[in-house]
Amino acid sequence: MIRIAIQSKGRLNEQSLELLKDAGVIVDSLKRQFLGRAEGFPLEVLYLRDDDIPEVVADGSADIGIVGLNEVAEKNADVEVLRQLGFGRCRLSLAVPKNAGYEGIQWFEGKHIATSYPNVLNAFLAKQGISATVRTIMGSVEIAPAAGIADGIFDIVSSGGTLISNGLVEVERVMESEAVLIAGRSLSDEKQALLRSLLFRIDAVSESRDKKYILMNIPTDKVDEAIRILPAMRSPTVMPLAAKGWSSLHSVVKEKELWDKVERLKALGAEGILVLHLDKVIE
Ligand code: PRT
Ligand code: ZN
Repeated sequence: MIRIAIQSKGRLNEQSLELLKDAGVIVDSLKRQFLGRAEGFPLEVLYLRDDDIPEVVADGSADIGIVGLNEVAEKNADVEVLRQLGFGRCRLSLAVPKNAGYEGIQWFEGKHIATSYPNVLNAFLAKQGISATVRTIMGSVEIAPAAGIADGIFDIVSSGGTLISNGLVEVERVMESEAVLIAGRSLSDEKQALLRSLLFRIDAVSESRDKKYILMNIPTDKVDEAIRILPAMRSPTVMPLAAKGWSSLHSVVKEKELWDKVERLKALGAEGILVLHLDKVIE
């Protein structure tokens, strides 16, 4: 049995459960308690506040966890970051009132900065040689300058909308973050074997998430050129069509390259192009 800590509610909860589900580990979220048992894998789920996850994994109360890299950095917990999971993307940034006349990091010298991430901020300021007073506030950090509590803030930014609606501008991006899978450093052999098998499944899900399956009909004399546009895992599948001089070509393509490749394939004479969702990719 292996125990995973995930956020009980909040921004990472749904996607953490979805990742487990796609990996064949079903957790009944309706029956969610403090500690739940999964179906399809010998795994227990511990539902916690995200702030508590790094330490609980570091002290062995849970074996692994899913949490924002920002929390791992702030807690400075002794855990191993095993995988970046591609959701919960955000950054930790310094922001100041838009009329503050900001010209560079020196602006913060002698100033007061409000944040929920004092450790990450202090480490950054020390590295930059800036001495400022860090005020730790949990929640609603963005109102601190208008409330006269601080000159600037250091907080999570995603779309930037919250900063704008509070009359603030982002001036320094300090750290990029996303949800990560973390593990304790002293797992038993049995737990390590379960972790390897869970990672195998998670990797298959992650591999499929940014890829699409593509198939098309193409003149047979253009197949070689098409294969140069579409290198597949080993090599694309090519099958003759009943219509003479035509072939069917199947491959896998990265989603972000999809439209560019489709245009080039169409220019080669490809027709009937189908793009399909991939559920798992096991290389
Ligand atoms: O109750 P618990 O302690 O578990 O939850 P929480 O309230 O501390 O965290 P939660 O659920 O808000 O966020 C969990 C994790 O999601 C964070 O630790 C980040 O790793 C990640 N994440 C991704 C974000 C955001 N995006 C985000 N936009 N966390 C918070 N925000 C907030 C931010 O604090 C700010 O108030 O959203 C606002 C900014 O968003 P934009 O889009 O306006 O820039
Ligand atoms: Zn929290």
